[in-house]
Formats: sequence, C-alpha cells, structure tokens
Amino acid sequence: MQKSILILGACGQIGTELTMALREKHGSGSVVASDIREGSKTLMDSGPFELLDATDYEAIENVVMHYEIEEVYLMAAMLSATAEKFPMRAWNLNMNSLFNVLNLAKDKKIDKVFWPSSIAVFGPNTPKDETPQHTMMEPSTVYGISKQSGERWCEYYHKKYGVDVRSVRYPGLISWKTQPGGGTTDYAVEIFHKALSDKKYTSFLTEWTKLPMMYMDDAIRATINLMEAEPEHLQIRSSYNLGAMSFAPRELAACIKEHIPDFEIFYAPDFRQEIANTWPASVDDSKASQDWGWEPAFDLEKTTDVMLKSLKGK
Ligand code: AKB
Repeated sequence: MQKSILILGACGQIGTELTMALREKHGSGSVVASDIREGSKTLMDSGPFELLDATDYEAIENVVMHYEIEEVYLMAAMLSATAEKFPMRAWNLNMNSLFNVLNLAKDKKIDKVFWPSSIAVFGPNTPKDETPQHTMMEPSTVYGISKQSGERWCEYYHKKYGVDVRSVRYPGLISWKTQPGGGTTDYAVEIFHKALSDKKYTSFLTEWTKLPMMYMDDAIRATINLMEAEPEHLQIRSSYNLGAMSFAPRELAACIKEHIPDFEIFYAPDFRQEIANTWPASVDDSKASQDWGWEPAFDLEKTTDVMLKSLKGK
C-alpha cells in the first residue's frame, strides 16, 4: 500500500540511505526528504525535497499538511562528540525536534513516528557485556542524556496519548555511501577510507576499546522492519537494543590487514575515548528478535569485505 512519508534529517549518514531505501519500496513521490541543507545529487534527484528545520514546529506541520504525510522518520540529531562541544545546541536540537513530531502524532496529524536512540543511553555503571534491554543506565554524555530523556518521552506519549512511536538504540554504523558526522564510533568508517588512500590510520580510540557496531544495510532493514511490525507485537515503546557485531580497533585493523597486508594502525586516543569508556562492549538484543524478528546479516568479515570492495569501486 502507498504511504506518505517524511524524513527529517534526510541528508545525514542514516537519513540518506533510509530515504533511498524507502523510495525504492514505496515509490519516489511518496517519500519527502527534508533537511536544513541540500544533500547528495542522488538524493536530491530521486524525489521531493524540502528545506526544513526539525526544531521549527510550524514549518514541519506545513509540510505534513501539504503532502498529507502519515509517517515521520526523525533522523536529525547532534551526535555524541559534537554534542560535548555544544551542549545546549545539542539539547535544543535533539529534544525539540522530538517533541515536534510526538506532538504532531498526539494531535493526530500523523499516524506513526520513528525516532533513533543509541547505545549512548547507557553509562559507566551499566553492565558492559551483553548489556540487557532493561538495566542501570545513567548516561554521562550530553548526547546520551538527550537520548535517554527522549526514550522516556516516547514511552510516555505512547502510554498517555496512544502515540505509535517506534525506536531502536543504534550501535555505531558503518557505511561506504555516506560519512558519519561527529560521533564516537566514526573511526570505524574513517579507517576504511584511510586504509585505501594512505595504508595507515591513527585511531582516536585505544586498541582495546570494544563497541557494538552495525553495517548500514542491517540498520536500514531493522528500521523498516520495526516500522512494519504489527503494533500489538511491540512491547517496548522506549527503544529496542539492537546488535550485530562488536569489535575493538585492533580487531578491525587485523581484518583490514587480511585484504591490505601493509596496512598499519596507530593509536592517539582523544576526548572521544572518555565517551567510549562509558558505552557497552556488546548488547543483548533478544527483545528485538522476539518481538519483531530482528536478525543481523553482516558480521565483521562481511562488513570489511563489502566496505573495501565498494570504496575501491567508487
Ligand atoms: C555516536 O558515536 O555518537 C553515534 C552513536 C553510537 O549513537 N554513532
């Protein structure tokens, strides 16, 4: 069935690939991309685009009314590393944009909302391995605090007002088509570019910093599958843990070395190390598997293979 969809933050790392996937699935004309700046030529040429600030309620409402939007994917956010530099701007963007879409749904102007949370909702006192769905959280970063607050508000709007909001806690995302911006897990994308251009890379995280990661195709499939799940199957309306693989820089480097034998890695941890130290090493995503059938398809070897092959052919 044709659906009318709006993506806020469509030009970012996830937004770009999500827009293309949804256009493929639902038809170009029914997926409106929007952002505060224009995106790649492929995205701009493939369907409708609106310049839109996710913190501007009226502007979003006008677009929603104009295109008779039913579903909104809110992908605009300031990520962990940048948010530490601009705490108030991060809070303003990450929270006000969420309230805007939750209120549109509460007022029945849209039917369904997707909002991304993150492994950043966890903190230094959280169990690090196979972090459970429900556990001690206490995030200690600006980004993590905004994501945890957002989760609480999502659950509140669902319980109090019946808002159909769905969310996953994304791990670090790896893609060859789009670059991340301002995250703590960005090294896992930069390393592939540098391995091909310079045969060496200096990691801003230590060799032993193990974090949950995911290849972008898995993240897009998870997002779309969750949005298509029957509402009565969804027991979690804050945000689902979502896992695929976990590795430290030294393990990723070893995998790249199998393809590029003279690749070298160096370590110069910076302020992002402190953020990474508070995040899980791996997550238990069994609730996502039980409720809506989540299963990842990409492990470290497969991700490395596709990243290097695709970037080489670019
Ligand atoms: C970041 O590093 O800030 C993001 C995230 C894990 O949410 N990639």
